[in-house]
Amino acid sequence: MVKIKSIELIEINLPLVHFFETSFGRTYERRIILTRVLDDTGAEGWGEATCGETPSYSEEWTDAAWAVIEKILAPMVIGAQVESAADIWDLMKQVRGNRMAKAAIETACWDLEAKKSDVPLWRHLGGENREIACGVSIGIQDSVGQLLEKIQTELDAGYQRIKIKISPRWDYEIIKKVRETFGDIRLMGDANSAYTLDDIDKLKSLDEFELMMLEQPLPHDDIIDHAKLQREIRTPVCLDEPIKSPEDARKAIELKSGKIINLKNGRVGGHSESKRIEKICREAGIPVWCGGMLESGIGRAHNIAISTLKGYTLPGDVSASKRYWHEDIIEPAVEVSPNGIIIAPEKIGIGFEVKRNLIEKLAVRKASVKF
Ligand code: OSB
Ligand code: MG
Repeated sequence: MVKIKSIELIEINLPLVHFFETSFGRTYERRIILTRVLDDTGAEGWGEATCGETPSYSEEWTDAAWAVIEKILAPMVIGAQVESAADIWDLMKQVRGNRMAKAAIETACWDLEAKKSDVPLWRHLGGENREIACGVSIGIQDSVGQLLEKIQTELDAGYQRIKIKISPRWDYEIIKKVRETFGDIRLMGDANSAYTLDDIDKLKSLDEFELMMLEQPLPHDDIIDHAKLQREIRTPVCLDEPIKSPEDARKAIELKSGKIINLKNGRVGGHSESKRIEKICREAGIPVWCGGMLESGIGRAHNIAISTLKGYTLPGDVSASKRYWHEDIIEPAVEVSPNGIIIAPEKIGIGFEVKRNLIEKLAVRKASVKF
């Protein structure tokens, strides 16, 4: 039984160790909303809204998500009694979209329930594989030299695959250089919707690099043109932005819009929806992997937990805390083994301690919604 008594929102500002640039812009500092849910017994759970600072990756962004959580979603969840955390999603059904905001509450309820059941969250979610294969996502740099240096660092750290962000100004020649320098490493590109079908010749030309996959080359809401593109190129297309629901996944698979899905917990609305999408993909023979949104330790811990489900068969974008933060807000920090693996923790719930004092120091605003 889950009955949430209060939901606390805390915004923290957290500067990145290194700026992160995608085809839609550069981020230096994250504005992250954390959620803390409490029930009658005093049990707690933590979640994170994974939206960006601007509505660029998706329509959701920090200030909008804050308002939706505080004014709309929290009141729908607080005081309602449901059988389990798996039913929290349904309480918010009347609200369209806003999946990252929903996930901030939904995932926190799963953490709370796992803690009350005295089990690690990953096991509570039905995970099987504690050893998660890790890759890294490397942003667009100021120079090719810097990119090559970064790739070397990550390969030395043991990461199993390298994803580089690409755009029409940072693609063919850059990938060529990476291949010349590092040979047949597991390499992929993510365009964050920087191309259209007019660029088909350019996209075809990337086939020569034998990329593991090409992530989201076409518009953020498209699954039709991606199907056309996939028929024209050998490189597997991986969908990110347009897959927000189990229905989206079903339709994209039916249309053959891509061969792989980057399954982001926030983008789809949390663990229940991730579980449903993982199942659809697994049954259709579509591999998934866990994407990232530059999460703090709390969102990262949730990503680790969901990555243990058996359909997550390819290395994800979930990597060590120190790649992002000088000091993470969880303890211990997330670490990756020299062979590029994160081991899901045995501790209950998200499996990491939340550093309350540090969060207090980083907090720039707070709100609390009570029954
Ligand atoms: O498209 O996967 C993406 C970060 C912010 C927004 C979108 C994306 C990303 C990443 C970074 O690729 C993944 C990570 O390291 O967290
Ligand atoms: Mg992406």
